[in-house]
Amino acid sequence: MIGSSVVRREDARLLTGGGRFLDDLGRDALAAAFVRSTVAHGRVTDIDVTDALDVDGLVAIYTYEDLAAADAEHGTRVAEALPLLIPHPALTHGRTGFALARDEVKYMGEPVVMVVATDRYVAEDVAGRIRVTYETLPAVVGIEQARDGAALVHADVPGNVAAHLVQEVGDARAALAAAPHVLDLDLDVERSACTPLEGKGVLARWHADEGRLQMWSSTQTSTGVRAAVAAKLGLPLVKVDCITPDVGGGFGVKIVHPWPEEVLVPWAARLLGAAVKWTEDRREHFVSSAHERRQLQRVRVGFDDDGRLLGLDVTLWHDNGAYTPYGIIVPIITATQLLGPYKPGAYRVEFTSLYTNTVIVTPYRGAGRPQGVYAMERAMDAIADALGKDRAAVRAVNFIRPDEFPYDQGLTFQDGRPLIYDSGDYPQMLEKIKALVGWDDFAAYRAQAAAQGRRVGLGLACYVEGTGVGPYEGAHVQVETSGRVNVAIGLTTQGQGHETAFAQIAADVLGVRIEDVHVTSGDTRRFGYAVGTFASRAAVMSGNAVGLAAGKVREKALRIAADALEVSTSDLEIVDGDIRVKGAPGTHIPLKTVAVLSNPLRYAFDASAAAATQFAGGGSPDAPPVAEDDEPGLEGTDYYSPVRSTFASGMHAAVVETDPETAEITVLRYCVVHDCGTLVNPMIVEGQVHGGVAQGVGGALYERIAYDENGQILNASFMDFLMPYSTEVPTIETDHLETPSPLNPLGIKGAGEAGVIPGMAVFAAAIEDAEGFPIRRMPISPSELYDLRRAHAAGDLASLHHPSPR
Ligand code: MCN
Repeated sequence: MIGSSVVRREDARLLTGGGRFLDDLGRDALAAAFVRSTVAHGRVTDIDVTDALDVDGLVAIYTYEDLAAADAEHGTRVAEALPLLIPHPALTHGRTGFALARDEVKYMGEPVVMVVATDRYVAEDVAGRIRVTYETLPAVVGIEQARDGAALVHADVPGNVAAHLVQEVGDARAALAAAPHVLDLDLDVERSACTPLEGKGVLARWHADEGRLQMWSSTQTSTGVRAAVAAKLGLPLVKVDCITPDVGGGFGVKIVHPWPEEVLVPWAARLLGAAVKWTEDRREHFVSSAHERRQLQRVRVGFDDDGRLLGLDVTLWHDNGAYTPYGIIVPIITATQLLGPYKPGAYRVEFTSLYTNTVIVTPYRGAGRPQGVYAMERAMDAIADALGKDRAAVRAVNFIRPDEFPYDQGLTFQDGRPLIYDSGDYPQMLEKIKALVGWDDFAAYRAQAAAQGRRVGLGLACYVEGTGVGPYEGAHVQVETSGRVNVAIGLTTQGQGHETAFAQIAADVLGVRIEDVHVTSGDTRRFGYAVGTFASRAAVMSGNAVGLAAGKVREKALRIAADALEVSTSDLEIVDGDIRVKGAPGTHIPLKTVAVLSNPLRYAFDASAAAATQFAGGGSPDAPPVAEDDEPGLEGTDYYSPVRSTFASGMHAAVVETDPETAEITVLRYCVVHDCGTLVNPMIVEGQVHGGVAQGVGGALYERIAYDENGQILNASFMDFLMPYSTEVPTIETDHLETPSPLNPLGIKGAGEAGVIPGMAVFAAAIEDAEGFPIRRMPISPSELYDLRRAHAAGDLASLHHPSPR
């Protein structure tokens, strides 16, 4: 099973309307809606609800004062600031917001008032009648204004600096001073957003008779939400269940927890003794969920005549928005993952993470890597161009060689552990991508196209991606007496095909048919200890945990079967759920019968299984029916906890055509070579890569969040925030390389984010190749390319490094 392209088992259900997403649940529930800040920075001076009170169907209106009053009365903690999930010593000025704004709002979209009503229409009507008055404060919008420091987002954070971090390996500045060639590059990236098709959503029911809260959330971490809500509401953990139904995409934004609504909806449900639901609408998602990508990046690189890196000095300014609930993970990832498959010589990286009066920034698929890869790969192209060398050849001289693994980059990675690459084969990968895209024949193709008046260009980008970040994941595997195998994992699923991939692993290890395996994820009633789905970690972490737990169950099954058949365990094999004596398939016992035998009560409401009691023997009358070191049932739990992350890699190449008149950019070809170690399901991996590439196309050519100088989002809808449709996503040609990870039993590396990572770098390179002048900021639109052409033609080099917008 492992390694085969099993068709995704969840798809029939999802594609025929059988999915159950958050808004499909709780049709009987009361509905919540929010009044959100209309200003980017201001003091709340008045909240007037007079006009709202006589709306039929209104149930409750809550402001921050109500939270504080309820805390005092019920011992809850909902009025306290939201948690800072990932602290870091360099995050000297971490700040988080409140579930409802306390006295100041710090971005447009921040929740100020919560309304509960009989349905969403009424709730929205009520919200529309509530008048919030603000004393407007100066809004800090964009990195330049934040750096300037004249206006402050948080009055007690000087210079708007949340964090400042330097990492250095060797003496980069000395290496640069001594280098024969040095280039300085400004490589900036604008703000974008995940925009999953399903926004966030929460449903909560309070069961007063049991004192139990049951909640459903469209989250990437049900265990994290459960722990946060239990703490905020002062409930014992065992009295809170958090269930993740089908999720229509997360892409990072749903890993933050708790979102204000995840606290407020359960809190109101308990207070009102009713079911309450909130489903985010599209505009709310744009103005109050998370964004990412915005960074100013200055790269100084020194190299020799062959293009070999001697020193690299990178300075980053990161826009972290109004609060830092998720710490400084994004710039840390850029700073460390920027190095890709290369040995940088000496390396120094410094970043400053800045507050602005904009939506918070948390990881979006790729999480800081697209920016880092963009910086590094553009530097590689610039080196090749400066030396008049082949862009692929310059990369090759800088690769870490296959015999150099494990390779220690000397830095500290996002998990606080050393950045040590476990395995890979970058030279072979480069050969594969060159063959796939026809690298060596491209000059002829370009000449042919030019003869027809067409402009075509070829881009290449390489990356290395730390995946499978710890600390742990677990799994529970159970064989029922019917032969059904239940697998439960703690992390959640947003469309990655976990139901299929983990069934493949369990089926393989246990020796059962995949049809008999049923996977449940993200339900704290079934598995309580888990971290969450992010950092392309599920296959590595849960995959190995499923393998280990299934291995435990297999061991126990063999032990019981060996006893029953009076043979040694080493004589046995499990084939299609049947335990057989090797070489004597007539002597066998079905796994489901072993499940019956595993429980001294021998319950089996199934005729064939009941017959199995004949194998059981009576056991000694002097021994307890369950031995001291045994447990009833054919089941097992195990955890996988790696020493450090495993490093996947990939190389993408794109061929683009730019229209000589309109500057429209068309993607002619897109090629991917990808290495995620052992492939559990190659078709799922390809699907993951395709989805990522689609987001890479969007990030490079279409998507950006635009703010005006007052901190108003100008494009909070899909009319104006352009996502690529299938018409803009090219056919993707894929090839794989498998260098198994030596760090985990199955040799797996992650794949979920890979496709998006080199997008900006590869398109910038290809457009630059077609046009013949540098592309320094992404994304790029046809009108910007048009302006750049004119500037280039006029010899206006300053405009080529066009000033960054907000
Ligand atoms: N896989 C495999 N063999 C490997 C590696 C992975 O068969 N060597 C399979 C896995 O079994 C899993 C899928 O590929 O079914 C992705 O695995 P993995 O790389 O472990 O990523 P996660 O499952 O942890 O998913 C998280 C990752 C991230 S971080 C984002 S963001 C993202 C992504 O996955 N968001 C997604 N892919 C997404 N896909 C969908 N449809 N929706 C999202 O929100």
